[in-house]
Amino acid sequence: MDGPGRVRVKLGEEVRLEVAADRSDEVHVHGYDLYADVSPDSPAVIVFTADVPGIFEVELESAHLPLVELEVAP
Ligand SMILES: [Cu+2]
Repeated sequence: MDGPGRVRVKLGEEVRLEVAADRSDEVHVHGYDLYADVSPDSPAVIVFTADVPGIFEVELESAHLPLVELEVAP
């Protein structure tokens, strides 16, 4: 299986992540340490300002499933 894709965002930009899943879990944005619940009926939506530079994994937490890597750079 391929690793997660990488999404580049500009430092200071507002980011909106929307994740749909076929099971109930939590979406975790590492580094920023943000969590949102997800279930088959209800996607996770996380909105935040990308004000910390770096590469951060977004993970389906209980499943330990990497979803995407967020690269935040100027
Ligand atoms: Cu995590």
